[in-house]
Amino acid sequence: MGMKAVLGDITQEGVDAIVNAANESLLGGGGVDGAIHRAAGPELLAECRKLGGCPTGGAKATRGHRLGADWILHTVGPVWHDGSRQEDALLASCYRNCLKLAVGKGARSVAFPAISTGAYGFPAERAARIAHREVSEFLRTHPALEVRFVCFDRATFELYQRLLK
Ligand code: AR6
Repeated sequence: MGMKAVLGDITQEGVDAIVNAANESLLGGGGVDGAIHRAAGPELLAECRKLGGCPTGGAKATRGHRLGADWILHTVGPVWHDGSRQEDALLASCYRNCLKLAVGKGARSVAFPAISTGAYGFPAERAARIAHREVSEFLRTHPALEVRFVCFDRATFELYQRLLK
């Protein structure tokens, strides 16, 4: 199915699995994490409490609860420092782990936000290149999967549009 970029709110995407850019506690926060918890309802936090957190670069699944999606894949992106603290490799690991988890859950479509590029300060273009590279690589062995990059602002959307050309 391949990849596409869309502009909008990830909680409104009609996909099997939505990726959340969470923190290591998995107990909610601001940004896309806050929006997902608000849309999914309090049952999501109750389920997250049982997960025991998640290391940076990892991913854990919950049900979608009141969201349209069946699954929420919670991943923890790296906090950007200066690029010397494995930020690139950890971000790549987030994308790969979410894609593996999505396939493991039987999801046929998955939506990603621009992980780490908000509160965590990862440079947007550098992050988009990593996201695009990791998803392209994964789709070579899983060509039936549909991946959407959900961009919350026009600048991010245009970045992805260029990479996808
Ligand atoms: N739909 C799609 N993208 C969104 C939405 C939305 N509803 N809301 C924000 N974005 P951020 P991070 C974009 O800060 O940098 C949280 O407090 C946003 O414009 O949500 O990984 C967590 O609990 C940006 O492009 O995540 C962590 O503590 C992208 O999503 C921390 O923030 C990521 O921004 C994680 O920081």
